[in-house]
Amino acid sequence: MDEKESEISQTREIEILMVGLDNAGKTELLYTLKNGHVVATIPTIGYNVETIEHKDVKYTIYDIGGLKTVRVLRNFYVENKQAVIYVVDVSAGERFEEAKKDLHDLVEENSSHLSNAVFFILANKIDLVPQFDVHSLAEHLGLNALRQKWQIHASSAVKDGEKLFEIFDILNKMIEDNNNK
Ligand SMILES: Nc1nc2c(ncn2[C@@H]2O[C@H](COP(=O)(O)OP(=O)(O)O)[C@@H](O)[C@H]2O)c(=O)[nH]1
Ligand SMILES: [Mg+2]
Repeated sequence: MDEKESEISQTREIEILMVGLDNAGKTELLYTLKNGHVVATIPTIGYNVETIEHKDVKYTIYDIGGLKTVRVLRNFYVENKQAVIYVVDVSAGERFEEAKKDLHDLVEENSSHLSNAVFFILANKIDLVPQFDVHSLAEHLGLNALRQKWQIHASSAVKDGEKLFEIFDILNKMIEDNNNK
């Protein structure tokens, strides 16, 4: 950290919306980050919310259920979110098309609220398909059509453990760059 950064250093708060189809691994990711260990998960009804502190940044993460019947709920939670983490199960290739539609529906239905949010795509369950190419997922999801900034990273909610925090460093940098643009 250089001098200028340390002068302005203070706890920042970032609100993040975490979404994705059911079974993508959202809840598992949230609780791995929160507890550092894996817990049994059940399909989320409604939402889970957790606050995680990491390197002077307080992240409040809303994990919105991916079940079709509650997906509409998430449109109520998009306000004030600086980032959207969109989680995809890379072992479920037969659902990439559904995920693409879901992601683009979210963006279109909330275009005004999300116009300045960054999109962070997690190619999750990479432990199940280690050879998986995340760039191909970017294509399947049509990420180049997004007007917002986006990045895609591989993750494993069950194997990464502490390593998941590196993802937050990248996300944090992305949000800062976006705010300073
Ligand atoms: N192998 C593997 N399994 C995972 C991973 N993430 C989640 N799962 C499993 O996938 C299932 C669905 O996860 P869950 O977090 O409930 O999905 P959600 O519906 O998106 O909240 C659970 O059985 C998890 O244990 C991962 O990275 N690797
Ligand atoms: Mg869940």
